[in-house]
Amino acid sequence: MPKISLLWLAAEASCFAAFRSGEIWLDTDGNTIDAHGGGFLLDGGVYYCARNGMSPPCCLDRGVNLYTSTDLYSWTHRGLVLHAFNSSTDNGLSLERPKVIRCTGTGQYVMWVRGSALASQLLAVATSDAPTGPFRFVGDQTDPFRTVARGGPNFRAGYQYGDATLFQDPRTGRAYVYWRTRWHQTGFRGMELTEDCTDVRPESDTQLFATPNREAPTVFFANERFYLWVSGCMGWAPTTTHLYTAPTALGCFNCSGLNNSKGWLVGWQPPPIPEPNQSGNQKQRNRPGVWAFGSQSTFILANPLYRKGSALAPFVYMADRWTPKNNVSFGTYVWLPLFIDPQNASRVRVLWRASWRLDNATSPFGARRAPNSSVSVT
Ligand SMILES: *[C@@H]1O[C@H](CO)[C@@H](O)[C@H](O)[C@H]1NC(C)=O
Ligand SMILES: *[C@@H]1O[C@H](CO)[C@@H](O)[C@H](O)[C@H]1NC(C)=O
Ligand SMILES: *[C@@H]1O[C@H](CO)[C@@H](O)[C@H](O)[C@H]1NC(C)=O
Ligand SMILES: *[C@@H]1O[C@H](CO)[C@@H](O)[C@H](O)[C@H]1NC(C)=O
Ligand SMILES: *[C@@H]1O[C@H](CO)[C@@H](O)[C@H](O)[C@H]1NC(C)=O
Ligand SMILES: *[C@@H]1O[C@H](CO)[C@@H](O)[C@H](O)[C@H]1NC(C)=O
Ligand SMILES: *[C@@H]1O[C@H](CO)[C@@H](O)[C@H](O)[C@H]1NC(C)=O
Ligand SMILES: CC(=O)N[C@H]1CO[C@H](CO)[C@@H](O)[C@@H]1O
Repeated sequence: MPKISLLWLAAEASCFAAFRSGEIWLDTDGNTIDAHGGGFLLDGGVYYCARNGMSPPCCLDRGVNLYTSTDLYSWTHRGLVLHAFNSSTDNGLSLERPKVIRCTGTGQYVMWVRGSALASQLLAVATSDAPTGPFRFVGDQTDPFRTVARGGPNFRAGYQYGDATLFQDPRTGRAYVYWRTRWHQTGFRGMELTEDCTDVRPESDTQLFATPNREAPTVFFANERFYLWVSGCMGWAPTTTHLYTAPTALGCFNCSGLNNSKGWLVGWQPPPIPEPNQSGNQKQRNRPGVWAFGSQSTFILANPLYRKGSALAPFVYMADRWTPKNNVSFGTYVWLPLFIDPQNASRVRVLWRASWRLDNATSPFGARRAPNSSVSVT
């Protein structure tokens, strides 16, 4: 192979060797990564990221794009795995916040995705035998949208399906959905999925928060407890984030809350990402919000290099900077190291790093780390 190709390969590799939040990220073909509100699935050593494509002009839904990676830095576009509904003959519900799990009960890959139009926010479920898709809607292929738990015991009309996430308990493989529902004060809820992961178990229906103003949820598991990370509601503008924990997947997350001066239950460590004017917050031009590093959460993924007792970040905070007026990209991404205090599992911090790697961001709690109180991630 001529020398020049090797140099080119080296240059290409270094481009993808670190996370640079807020910059335009390119895929392995050199195109802008168009993938928002995504979910991540680790399966057979490969990361699958299914996220909605929303290239400019704002905000035409392109359907669900799939990207794959083996190192989390370098992503290959695998095409659209689920088509969008954006023509006048379709029902107009565009697809947002897709989350894919491998269903323990069936071995199938199951995607839950929100369809949203001005008045409606509904659920569509799609399945595939392969993580690479294509995914096929469960039910009506031309109008797969429905409310959650239609005819359920607590709310016969079914719930609106606002921002949502799926989470699988790493110990049992059981899957759960967390979402907000604004209709009729039904709040922020969690439910367990059925064995085939295409529906909910009505008897598991739990109102986790009375307020529906918790969105962009993501759940992670460490220290034998469940962490629920949510954003406040300010449209696409970044706002405060809230963190709660519970001993079980649908346990009392609001028991871990603290009331702020207005009496709102704001989370265990409010807010876990710096307030305005603190180091690391980046104000976006013409954007009102400066909290949460100008981002809104989408997923919290375990760092594959983290080992029990290590000072590396156990998790990666993954979020969107929604900037729909940007002509180059619909928005950029913020991926930052998330740390848990080994001596107090309720203390979680996300730190700003302009450029960092999974193997070089170290814990701000590290100095006080005790050998047998380290964070355990399963
Ligand atoms: C707290 O959570 C419980 C379920 O664990 C729920 O019944 C209750 O409505 C929640 N309260 C508030 C104020 O969110
Ligand atoms: C928070 O405020 C609510 C309503 O004012 C109150 O019922 C609740 O007990 C408070 N919780 C805590 C942990 O202080
Ligand atoms: C925070 O930043 C805003 C605008 O950037 C400024 O007006 C304000 O004075 C700052 N507040 C503090 C406490 O520094
Ligand atoms: C974005 O593109 C539109 C249409 O091409 C153009 O009118 C507008 O000035 C562009 N905006 C920016 C910020 O470049
Ligand atoms: C652990 O951290 C939480 C949140 O910062 C705090 O409220 C609590 O007092 C801490 N517990 C101990 C034992 O330090
Ligand atoms: C981590 O690696 C990135 C990419 O090489 C670099 O920019 C950054 O300075 C490194 N951080 C530390 C603490 O070494
Ligand atoms: C720390 O580990 C040692 C040895 O495994 C054990 O004897 C001790 O009880 C542990 N301390 C705590 C606080 O868990
Ligand atoms: C994915 C998809 O179906 N996209 C279509 C959305 O609508 C525009 C305009 O009708 C089409 O050009 C896209 O192909």
